[in-house]
Amino acid sequence: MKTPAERAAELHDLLHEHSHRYYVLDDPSVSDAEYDSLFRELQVLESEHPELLTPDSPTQRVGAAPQEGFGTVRHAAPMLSLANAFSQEELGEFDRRVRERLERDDAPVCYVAEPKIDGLAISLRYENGVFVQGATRGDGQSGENVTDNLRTIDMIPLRLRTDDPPAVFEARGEVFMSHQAFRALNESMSAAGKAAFVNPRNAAAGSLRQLDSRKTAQRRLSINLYGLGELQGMEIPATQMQVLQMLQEVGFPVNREIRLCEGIDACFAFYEAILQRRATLGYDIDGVVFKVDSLAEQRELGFVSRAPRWAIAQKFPAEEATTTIDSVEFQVGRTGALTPVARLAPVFVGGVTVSNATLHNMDEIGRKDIRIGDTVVVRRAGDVIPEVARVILDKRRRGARRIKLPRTCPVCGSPVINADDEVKARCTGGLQCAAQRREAIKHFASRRAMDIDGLGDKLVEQLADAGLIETVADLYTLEAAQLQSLPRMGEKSASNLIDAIDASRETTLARFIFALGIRDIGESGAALLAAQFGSLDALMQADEAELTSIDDIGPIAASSIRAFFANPDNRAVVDALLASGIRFPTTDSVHTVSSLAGNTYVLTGTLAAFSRDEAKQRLQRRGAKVSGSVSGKTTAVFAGESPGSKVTRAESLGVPVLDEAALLELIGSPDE
Ligand code: D41
Repeated sequence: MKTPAERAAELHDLLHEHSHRYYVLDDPSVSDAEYDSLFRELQVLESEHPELLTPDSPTQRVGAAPQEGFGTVRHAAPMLSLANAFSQEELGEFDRRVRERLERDDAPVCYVAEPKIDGLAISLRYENGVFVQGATRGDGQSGENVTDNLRTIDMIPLRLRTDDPPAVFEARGEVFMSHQAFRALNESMSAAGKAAFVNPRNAAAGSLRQLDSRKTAQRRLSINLYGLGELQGMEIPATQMQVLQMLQEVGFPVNREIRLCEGIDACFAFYEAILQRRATLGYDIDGVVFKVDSLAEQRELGFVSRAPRWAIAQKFPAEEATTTIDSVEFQVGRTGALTPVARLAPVFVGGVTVSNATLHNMDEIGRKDIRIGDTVVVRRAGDVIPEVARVILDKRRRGARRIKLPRTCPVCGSPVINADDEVKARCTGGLQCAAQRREAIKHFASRRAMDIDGLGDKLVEQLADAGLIETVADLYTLEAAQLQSLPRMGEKSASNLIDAIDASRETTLARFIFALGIRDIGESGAALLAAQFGSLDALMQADEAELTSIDDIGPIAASSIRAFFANPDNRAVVDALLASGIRFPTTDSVHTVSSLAGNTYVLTGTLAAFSRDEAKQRLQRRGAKVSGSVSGKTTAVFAGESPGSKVTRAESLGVPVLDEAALLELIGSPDE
């Protein structure tokens, strides 16, 4: 029989281990119910034997009683600041200075590239392996004592995972809030009638500075560690990569995107690559920090004022900027949907000058209370279309005008309808509307549709402006001589375009159906229809019952298909296309493109050949469904490198777990 002290120690170990696996490794080893039962057992034990309750007990994450204010903590080792580089040239100069001081001549320096997490810098202090104090960075010399609040963050170990803890161990890192946690928090804030946080950084700051740590415990904060502070009773590693490795070994979460870059060109490449993936990371980063890997070289380089000469932050272009709305126009899309677009006083944001921003739809305008003449914050994140994020109400002038939905289409004058069950109003003109025709042509020519090489959106606009094409069918009667009348169109490019159009005549049924631009029919819907009906005739003759009998074709899509083919203008275009020689020679296409219909896959971990998004698209193009979570209906899980808990879940459900090679068998390698 164990003594209460022995059982408490055992429960500590079990609960620490489980929460490390759950929060840090994302790889749970027990069910929530088992965890809860161990947790309650410890709570009971501690209430019966108060002397067993220690600050590093797993029960102490729930928050403590409110404080009057935060005390001040002097950092044993100062928390340095970071110099910024705003361009590739400045980063190049940083590297030149480093090499000069290290007398490296042309030999490349090894740098560690770390995403610069947009949160709050903090320091965690462990004495004899136990978490005793946590503080904000403050001015770098001293910060606020936020120990109670930090203790509620599940990712922070309350005890170091080592048998031989050093006397003093300080870890430095960044507290932040994931996009997911931020959205959930703001939903519950607005449900409670409270003002939402503007961005995840503010939400993290607000949560960490709560005087009532029980409130902090309700917020899902995350943390990544990247450095060391004071260290006593243990050797300092030789490189930054080893520092990160050690942090991970003693139980801290370390960012998984961090890479070693040999030489400055590898640093440029890292920056570009992470900038591209910025929106898919699930948390905000505002740049990349580059650090000289060797700690001996770091010491040799030293500091200027309070910034190390061995590190630099290359900042991303700001994603938000303030400007004014001059006017609002309504753009008509391929299916007639009206999108309100704000014309702005030009402003530099996200690395480019922006003069238009989408307002999405009338509901959104109402929600954000946007008016013409308003001063607004525009946001351009990655490749997404710039949008008006919010109005600065303090700056609203008296003349600001409300935005009204037009009753008729601004392009063709047809009536605009605004169905109750749809967010967007629509022009009813169909192919009678020049805007709808143009958008239909752009879609038709696009890569995933007919894939007409060289026929991009701009050229479609030019061809339409010149009166050379009205509908997609006109593409196939174009002649090289006509094209040469266009600006910047020489003999060679004209004949290339004609060749590309010619080549598109031979296509697959799935691509053709997708290219028609039927409302509610995307790429995978088109693939399903092609597989099911095998010919365009069969599809055109199908009634709603036949259409809805297909898995994944619902009543809305079915009625859109019927409406499309019932429209005489559309029928005329389809007939003209077929008459101009469009053919679907490969039944093979129907076969491979839809061969995965009815299957549901889950992707996890990092793939070598593809991004997860690309792999997903390829699976969908073949008719498969790709889901974010594993269930009994999952056909298989494809696991890349360092997969998460999805693999465990798949195994427990008896769902097959396959590797990347098996995935490539299904979807081909990237160049196929
Ligand atoms: O991710 C970050 N925000 C981050 C911040 C990082 N990955 N590394 C950092 N490294 C340092 C030095 C090189 C000075 C140790 C930092 C910061 N500093 C930093 N954060 C706030 C001020 C300085």
